[in-house]
Amino acid sequence: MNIALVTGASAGFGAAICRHLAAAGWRVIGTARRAEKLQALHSEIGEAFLPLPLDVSDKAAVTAAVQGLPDGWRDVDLLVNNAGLAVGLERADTARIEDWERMVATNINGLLYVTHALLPQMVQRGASALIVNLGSTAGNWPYFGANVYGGTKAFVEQFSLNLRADLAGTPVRVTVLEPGLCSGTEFSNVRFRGDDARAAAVYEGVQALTADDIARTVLWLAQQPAHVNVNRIEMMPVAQSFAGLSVARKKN
Ligand code: NDP
Ligand code: 8X3
Repeated sequence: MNIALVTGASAGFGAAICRHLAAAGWRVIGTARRAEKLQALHSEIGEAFLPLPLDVSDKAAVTAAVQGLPDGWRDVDLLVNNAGLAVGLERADTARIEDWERMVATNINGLLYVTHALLPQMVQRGASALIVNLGSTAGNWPYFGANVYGGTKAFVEQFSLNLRADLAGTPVRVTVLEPGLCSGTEFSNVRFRGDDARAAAVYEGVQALTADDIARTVLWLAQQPAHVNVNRIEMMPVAQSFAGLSVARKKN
């Protein structure tokens, strides 16, 4: 395996994954909407990095981008579906429908468009290949305000497992990677719509996971022998654990 396509490469996990893969000898196609951030990564990594500006929620753009990959970059054998976001942390009855739509459009539709565009050639080549989908602990553990975000990540988990079921008998492997609290990315700044102080408070006094922790895990997955499929990985910082079930009591 030697060509990777990483979505959401302009920040956070995606940029770290590109750096780690390139350092390990991969040629990496990095996609995201902010072309200037991808260009900066290109200046840093060099010719092993191909910037591919793209909105994953735009089906036609995804198809065109994949079909238009330059010679020498078409045989993608590692796809990292990382682009995604949470918007808002409101209780469901006060949440904005536009935020829900945006999360579904990016975390579900975007992941599907990219997978659907690349999967046929991955299967037809008949060589070892790997898809890593970024889920989240939010897909496994409900918490206040995660309503649709957690729902999209539960979709990512089940879709990943079903994809692998479809691909049985082919050398294409699928892993869903489900991190918990992770700082140093733009995730909470996006969730809180640019309220950076509120975003920073999420990680105050906590040694959270880092984007490098996630990138090392992706690289490890890519380095497994071709006969090994890791179905799912859930990872948390040691500082994070499980909440108890909540009980709403009547007031006397
Ligand atoms: P960041 O906000 O730092 O990065 C998100 C990336 O996704 C950016 O590169 C952004 O690029 C890209 N992106 C967002 N929307 C689109 C779109 N429509 N089309 C193309 N690219 C898009 O977040 P993280 O690195 O923290 O998160 C990465 C993934 O990991 C997400 O799927 C997230 O849900 C998941 N995750 C994050 C955790 C955390 O605590 N940070 C924990 C568990 C999972 P641009 O804006 O340039 O398009
Ligand atoms: C990101 C982790 O706990 O903010 O998926 O949902 S969390």
